[in-house]
Amino acid sequence: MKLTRSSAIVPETDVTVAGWVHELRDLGGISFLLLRDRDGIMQITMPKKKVPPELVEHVRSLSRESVVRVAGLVKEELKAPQGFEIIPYEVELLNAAESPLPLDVTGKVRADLDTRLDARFMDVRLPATRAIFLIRATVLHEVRAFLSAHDFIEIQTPKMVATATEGGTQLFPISYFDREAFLNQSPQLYKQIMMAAGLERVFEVGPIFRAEEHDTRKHLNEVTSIDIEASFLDDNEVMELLEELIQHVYIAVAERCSAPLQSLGVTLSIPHIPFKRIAYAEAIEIADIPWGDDLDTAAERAVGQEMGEHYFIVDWPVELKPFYVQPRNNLCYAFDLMHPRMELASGARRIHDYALLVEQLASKSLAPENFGFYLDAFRFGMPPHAGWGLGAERLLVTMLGLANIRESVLFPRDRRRITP
Ligand code: AMO
Repeated sequence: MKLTRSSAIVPETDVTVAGWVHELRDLGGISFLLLRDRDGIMQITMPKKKVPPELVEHVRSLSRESVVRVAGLVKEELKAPQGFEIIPYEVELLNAAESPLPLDVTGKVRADLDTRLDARFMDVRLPATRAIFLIRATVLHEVRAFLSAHDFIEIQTPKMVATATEGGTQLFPISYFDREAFLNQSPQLYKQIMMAAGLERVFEVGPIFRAEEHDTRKHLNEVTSIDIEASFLDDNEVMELLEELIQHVYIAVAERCSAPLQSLGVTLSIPHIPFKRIAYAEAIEIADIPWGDDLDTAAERAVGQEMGEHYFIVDWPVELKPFYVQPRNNLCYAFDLMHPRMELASGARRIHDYALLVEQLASKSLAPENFGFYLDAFRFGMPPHAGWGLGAERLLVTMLGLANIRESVLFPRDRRRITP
């Protein structure tokens, strides 16, 4: 079926288009079918004098959201959506939609998020929902383009694993033949192993699984994580790369996604770099929490309000960060990238010394024998390295000002939701 998409239509041509019946309007002497494809709405105009009555009747009988194909002549019509109308000579019903519909697709009555997520196939037909996923695709495309241009190699690491990396409480167990295994929390161990493998700079865009019980607007149980690891770079150098990436993505989305941004009513302001850096000690003072406490939501909000834009928190106490982070006395070379609303990324300069790594595992009450495959990579020439992990959904949610992280995922996984 050779079809023209609505955004590519030129007046005074014959076209065949296809889409969903958005609305039907009958004004007596003239009827309109508003047909929607991925790019927008097209007006199919049927003046009684020009279109045979059987065809008008056929169109009037169509149920909303049915899928149809229309062949006709395009006329310029500045009052119509996208500046043209089509006078049809053929309208074929490809598949009829049942009624009532599970959701109103005209956007006049906005359903609550749960109803929308239950009928996601219908919800994504709404321009304002679709816009999020067009932007999401652009964000991930630009992330890949930026990292590739900075010499990073894209890798894929296993999602079924034997060990925790980010603290043992947040794992989903799976049954793996006769053994226990887990869904991975992070590609952490594998991306570090690739430093010993000599790939020098790697990135992965892939799922991570966190069995957190939280039911919040910023937590998911399945996340798309953007991870990098780089040899011969330190924490400061990967922080610079991270802020440049964030700025690059904002600029690219502002340039390339003007229509989706408009359907969301969003004007992007491009973040200025370098982002401010504050020490953990300053952050807890602003948030008024004791030394050794992690920043909870209230603390993040207090510091975020004070900072007002993206910022890094550095100089963390070693006990608040995972075993693989390079310590510095009682502090460590870890950082968090924060947006005023929430944490976006965390990363660190890593330990590359085998003996120190074994010591740090033990100090976190982790058994080095469970990490044999990982530790081996540190025994035969592991370069110094650093990296970070950035949550794709949190990047989108903060960029677009979405109220709930679930809006940024097609099929979110949370405490209550495993279908659709
Ligand atoms: P961390 O555990 O901080 O670090 O995760 C990195 C980033 O992933 C996102 N994220 C989440 N987003 C939504 N819901 C969740 N439940 C969730 N959990 C994590 C956040 C977070 O900042 N291995 C390290 C990274 C590294 O050091 O390279 C790690 O996983 O945006």
